[in-house]
Amino acid sequence: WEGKYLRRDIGHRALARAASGGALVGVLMGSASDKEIMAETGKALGGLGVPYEMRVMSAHRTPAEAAAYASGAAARGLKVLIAGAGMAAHLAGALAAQSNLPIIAVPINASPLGGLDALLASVQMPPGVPVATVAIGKPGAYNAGILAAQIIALGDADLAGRLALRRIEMAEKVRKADAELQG
Ligand code: RP5
Repeated sequence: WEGKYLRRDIGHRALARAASGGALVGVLMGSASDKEIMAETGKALGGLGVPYEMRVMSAHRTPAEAAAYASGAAARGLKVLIAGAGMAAHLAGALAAQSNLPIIAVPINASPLGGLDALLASVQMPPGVPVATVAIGKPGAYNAGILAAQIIALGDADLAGRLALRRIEMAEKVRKADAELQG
């Protein structure tokens, strides 16, 4: 795959898929106030050419819409759902209650408790209804996108190649920083 999956090709593939309405990842957030953090998920997915859709939906304020979205997600072709929420963060759990798709929770630091509240609410799911929980805030939101791509790459060799390329680029950056430090 090396040399074949050039960065400039990724955008075209994503655009083509998006144009045909083929989002593979549903990215949800509990409030518009979560948008800045959840944009990191979009960056990760977009950078890898994974088509996604973004919605604002709340486990507490629009529970019927969240349940309907989750129960219809697989039939619409979505493969992974990502839910960012703060405070008593129940969005990911509410989606997991309605769908067998892999669900990733992003705990958002939206309260005086600094996101620890959302982390615990997300991670402490009862047996039988799993939610994969990433780190609090922007780093977690970015990783949620990468993790979703890794799940989808199990059945997509092109995407697996792009993920492998990303690892090489990350390693190159570290080596370059090390070389600069050594002078
Ligand atoms: C959660 O409550 C949202 O996910 C958000 O992080 C937090 C605060 O929501 P807003 O009051 O800003 O709408 O449900």
